Amino acid sequence: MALLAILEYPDPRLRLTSQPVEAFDASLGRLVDDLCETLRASKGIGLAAPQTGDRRQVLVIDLSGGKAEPEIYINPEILASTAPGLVEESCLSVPGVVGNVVRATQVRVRARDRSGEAFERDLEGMSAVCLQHEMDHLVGKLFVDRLPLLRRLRFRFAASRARAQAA
Ligand code: GNR
Ligand code: NI
Repeated sequence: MALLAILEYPDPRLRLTSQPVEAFDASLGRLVDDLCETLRASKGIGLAAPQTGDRRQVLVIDLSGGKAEPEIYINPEILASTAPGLVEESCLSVPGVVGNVVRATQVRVRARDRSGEAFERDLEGMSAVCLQHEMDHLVGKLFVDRLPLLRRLRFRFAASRARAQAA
């Protein structure tokens, strides 16, 4: 197992689209284990492979604070979603920023486990929200892209000013 580095905005690799997993092999198992270890060390509630520079459709979620094993979702698809709500989000790849985003608070998801077995699950509340946040990472989207226009512009301006200051 290994701790992976978490890419941060504006790293262009966070904007890439991930590919479905076809090989449920040892390399996938290693990625899953490393994502779980990295999540545990991070204090986040979820982590998606592209946040570590890996372009496979893999994500892990743990709302227990490390008390339970993370849930593993490979090649996830949302089958149905309802009950949109306003949720305060943050992202390990956008440190220091929080913002309210509209998300479904109930979803039904189909995915595969690390052995390739398909399953379906109903999620609600923060589990549902986190799954959608992680699935956004699989298509190169960040929660700041979902902020209302003025907040989005303010975020971009502050981020570019911070970069100019650091340079
Ligand atoms: O740790 C995280 N907290 C969080 C809070 C509200 C909605 C989504 C999240 S996910 C985030 C970890 C992360 O960046 N996952 O990609
Ligand atoms: Ni994130």
